[in-house]
Amino acid sequence: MGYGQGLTMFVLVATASMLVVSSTAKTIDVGGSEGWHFGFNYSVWALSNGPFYVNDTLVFKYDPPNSTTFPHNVFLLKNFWSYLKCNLSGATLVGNETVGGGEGLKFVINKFKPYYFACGEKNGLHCNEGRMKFAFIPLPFDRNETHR
Ligand SMILES: [Cu+2]
Repeated sequence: MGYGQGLTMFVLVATASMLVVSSTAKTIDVGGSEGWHFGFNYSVWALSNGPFYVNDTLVFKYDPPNSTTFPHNVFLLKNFWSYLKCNLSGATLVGNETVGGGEGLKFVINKFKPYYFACGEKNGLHCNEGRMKFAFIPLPFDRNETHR
């Protein structure tokens, strides 16, 4: 096989494997039917509903604030220490208080790196007392691939 053919083959295989990855990615409701609310243990949920994969989509569902519902939001915390302490400094806002209604807030896991999600309400109280936090490292290969 000449260099040109080899390159063509490489491009075809690379394209095909990208298609496979996107076809088996899952959309996952965070907390299942519980949605995103105070007092549900999301770290236990993440352990029993993982592993998650690169290209999966997480959906956070929470009602916009009203007379019976506390506001929530979604942050990515800076590192593992921030995660342990529910420390919001340096955190990145993923979704504010109003975007979790209806179809919910969608977040595509697009990198092979640790993710530290938390609700940032009341300066970490929802994260600490309300257990609104979970962390994971997504697996970087396709869900249906076999590895040995
Ligand atoms: Cu909250």
